[in-house]
Amino acid sequence: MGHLMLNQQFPKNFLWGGALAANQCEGAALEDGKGWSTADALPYGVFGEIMIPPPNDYLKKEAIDFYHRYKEDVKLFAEMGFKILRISISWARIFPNGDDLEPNEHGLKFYDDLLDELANYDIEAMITLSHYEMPLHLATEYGGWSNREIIKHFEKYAEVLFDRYAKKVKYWLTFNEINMVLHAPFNGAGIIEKPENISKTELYQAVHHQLVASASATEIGHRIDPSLKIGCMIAGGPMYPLTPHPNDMMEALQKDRETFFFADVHARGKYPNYMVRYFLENDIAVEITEEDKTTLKNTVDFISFSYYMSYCATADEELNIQARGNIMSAVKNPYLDESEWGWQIDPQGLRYMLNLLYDRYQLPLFIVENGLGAVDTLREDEHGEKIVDDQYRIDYLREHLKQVYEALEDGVDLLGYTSWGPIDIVSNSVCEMKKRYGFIYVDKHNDGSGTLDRYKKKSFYWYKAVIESDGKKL
Ligand code: BGP
Repeated sequence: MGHLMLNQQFPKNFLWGGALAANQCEGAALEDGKGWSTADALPYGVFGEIMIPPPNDYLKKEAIDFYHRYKEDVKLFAEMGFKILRISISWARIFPNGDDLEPNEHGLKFYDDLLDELANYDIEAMITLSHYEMPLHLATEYGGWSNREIIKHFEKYAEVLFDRYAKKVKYWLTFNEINMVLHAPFNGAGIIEKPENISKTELYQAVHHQLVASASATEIGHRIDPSLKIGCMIAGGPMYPLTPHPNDMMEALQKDRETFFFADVHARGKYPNYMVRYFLENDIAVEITEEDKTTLKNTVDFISFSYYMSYCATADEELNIQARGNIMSAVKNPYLDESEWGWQIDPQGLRYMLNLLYDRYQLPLFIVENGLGAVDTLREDEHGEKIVDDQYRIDYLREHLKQVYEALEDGVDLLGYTSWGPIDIVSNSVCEMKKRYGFIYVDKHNDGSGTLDRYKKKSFYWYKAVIESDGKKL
């Protein structure tokens, strides 16, 4: 397979694995007492229509039926040698309305069983408390994260999970890609109004409530077990200036700060001054209490991020040709190729991002998403065996892992790497099955048809060899 041999290897205790989100894989949308979640109300993707109540039929309703088939899937992850699986918990399975008095035991039971199954294979779990969803009731009745009340419901939810799983799970994340709230307020914060009708004050108030809730959850987790490792999670593409013109440099710095602001608060426990200035200059009046400031001092143990692409910035309106991204788009970089969905591919950007984050915070890092969304074809080989030849995915991942290795050599403290969607799942941005990331193919299609059978792709064997050789055989 043309394995590239590196002189060195990744650390022995490096946490190799994959990452999933409840609403994109589980299905069982209303089973065992689960309530509607905001993810169900976005049946056609992040920028599709918000549908309340959700329609009768949509892809995520069944998704890949991980809820019933997780044993088969965990077995396949174990076969690849996973050390860790990042999952998220569906808040609406635990508190169907979000403001219920007692948690739903049936919902918890599913995660008890899933975590036990992982433990059977010595696979660690990493839990994301909120991966782009919250109980829909909290959005419709309270206005989502714009409302301060949500903090206490989230604290209660977090406490239930930390209490129950602290002994089983060491790595925790609070909000998935928390910085994307600025670009997709319903997806990230359950704010139903149209983005153009949401004032900057309301948006940043919601952001602030999430930041406080994140710090508060960190405090709760550490109180229950000080040895837990609790991190934040940001969508982490670095911003390059389109030209060396000082205006472009400044533009790139400001745009980068839309990401770093979130990590700064999580890592340093307070708002950075550039944000205070931004609020003042834009008449943004966010209510930040003294108690909030104290809560924010509960900083994270590590910083995690997703990496799919780098971005470009220019101050020149005329040069502003946009490249698509999953949630955020930016100026097109003329030096980069792009995926079938227009996401610009930049392996070196990953090394760059790792160094930026490590230089800035000197905290351990974790790459919790990376991968290529592509159209895969299941076909029969000459022996009648069903195969998917996804060499393009192997190439993408190899180039990125080579850069991860470079960053390790640079001295970056990196805990692990969980590739996105190790098994095909419903995409978040476009809610399609056609856009696949997996090492495992799932027979399920955009129109909802398919047997849901699982098949190992070529990349399955490649990733297995990578993990087995501690990253030596790329
Ligand atoms: C990130 C999300 C994931 C995931 C991934 C790939 O933004 O955290 O939930 O879906 O992007 O995006 P997509 O599924 O839209 O291709």
